[in-house]
Amino acid sequence: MKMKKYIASSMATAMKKVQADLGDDAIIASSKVVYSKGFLGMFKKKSFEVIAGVERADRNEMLYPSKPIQKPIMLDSKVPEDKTNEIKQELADLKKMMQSMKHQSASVQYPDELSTVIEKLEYQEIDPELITKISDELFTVVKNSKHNLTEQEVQELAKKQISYLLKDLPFGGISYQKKYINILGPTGVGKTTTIAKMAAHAVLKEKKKIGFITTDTYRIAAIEQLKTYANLLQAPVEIVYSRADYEMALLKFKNLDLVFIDTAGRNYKEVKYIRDLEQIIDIEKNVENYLVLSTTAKERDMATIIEQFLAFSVEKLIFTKLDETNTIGSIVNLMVKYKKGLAYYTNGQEVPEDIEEGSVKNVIDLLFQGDNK
Ligand SMILES: Nc1nc2c(ncn2[C@@H]2O[C@H](COP(=O)(O)OP(=O)(O)O)[C@@H](O)[C@H]2O)c(=O)[nH]1
Ligand SMILES: [Mg+2]
Repeated sequence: MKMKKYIASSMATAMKKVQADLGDDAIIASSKVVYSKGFLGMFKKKSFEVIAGVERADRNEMLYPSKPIQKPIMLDSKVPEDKTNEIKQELADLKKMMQSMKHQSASVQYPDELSTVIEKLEYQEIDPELITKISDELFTVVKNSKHNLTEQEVQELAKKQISYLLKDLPFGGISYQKKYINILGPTGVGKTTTIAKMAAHAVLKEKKKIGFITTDTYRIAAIEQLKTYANLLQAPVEIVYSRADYEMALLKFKNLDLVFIDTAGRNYKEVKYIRDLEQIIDIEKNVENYLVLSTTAKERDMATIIEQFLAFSVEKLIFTKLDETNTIGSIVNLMVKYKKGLAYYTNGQEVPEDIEEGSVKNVIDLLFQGDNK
C-alpha cells in the first residue's frame, strides 16, 4: 500500500484532505501533532500530520512495503471481527488525544496576536489552568481595546498577568538576618555546588565569616567535594554523623556569622533525621531553609519532593540546571501552587558564577527569552 502524508492546520482539515484524495476507503496509519522548529524554539507553528493510504492489490507493495504500517484504523464498514477490539482501543486513544487537544484548539479561536503569546506559554509548559486564566483575561482586554493590539502589546499584558500571579511570593537570596542556611533536597540536584556558589558570594562580596556543616555522609566523594570548596574559601567544615556531633559543631561555630548546612534528603527517614537535628537550633529565629530542585526533573516529581519537605518552614526554592532545559514553566507552576518564592536559579556548573538571584523580572525574562534578541 502506498502511504501519503497530509499536513493541515487542524485535524479536521487533514482528514478532509485525506477523504478528498483517497475516498472513504482510506486507511489512517498514523496521525500526530507536529511543531516546526521556529526561532530559539519560541515561534513554533503547530500543524497536524496524517499518514494515510488506500488498500490496492499491488503485490510488490505488499511484499516490500515502503514503510511499516502501524495498526491501521479502517474507515469502511467491513471490519473483520478480530479487529474490533483493536479498533476500539484506537478510538479510545483518539478520543483521549482529541480531549488533550481541546484546550489547544480552543486557543485557535483567539486572534493571532493572542494565540502566539499563548503558544509561548504552552511551549514553556505553564499549567493549562493558568494559561486558560491568563488567556481569558487577555482576550477580554483585546476584545475591548479601541485599537488593534500588536503582538508585543499582548505579550506585555501577559507578562503583567504572570507578575500578578507571583506578586505575593518572596524573592531573592540569603537575607543575612539568620545564622544558619539549611539546604534541603534530594541527592544530585546540585545542593553542594549551589552552597559553594552562595558561600563564595557571602565571603567575597559580603565579607562574612562562614563555616560548613554536612550531614550528607553517605558518600565519601560528597564530603570531599564540600571540603574542596571550603578549603578554597578558607572556611571550616564539620562532618556530622550524630546529634552529639551536631551540637558540637554548633558550639565550634559560635563565633561565625553564617553557617551553611549541607543535607541529604534521600528518603523519608532521613528527612525525619534532619528535622530532629533542626530541633536543636532555634528554627524560627536562626535558620533559613531552602529547598533545591532540578529543572531537569519532571514537574510531578518536583511536586512530590516539595510535599515531602512541607514539614520544614521552606519559604523559598532554588532551581538548578536551567542550562539543561528550554522549558521553565514548572518553576512558575510550582511556585504558584505551593506559594513558595524563588531564592536563586543556577545555570551551569561553574562556581561561583553560574547563579542568579530570583526576581519576578528574572522569571518573566526566562519565560519569554528569545524575544528582543
Ligand atoms: N548543568 C548544570 N549542572 C549542575 C548545576 N548545578 C550542579 N550541577 C551538577 O550536578 C551534579 C550534582 O551536583 P551536587 O552539587 O553534587 O549535587 P548534590 O548531590 O545535590 O549535592 C554535579 O555534576 C554538578 O556539577 C547547574 O546549574 N547546571
Ligand atoms: Mg552534595
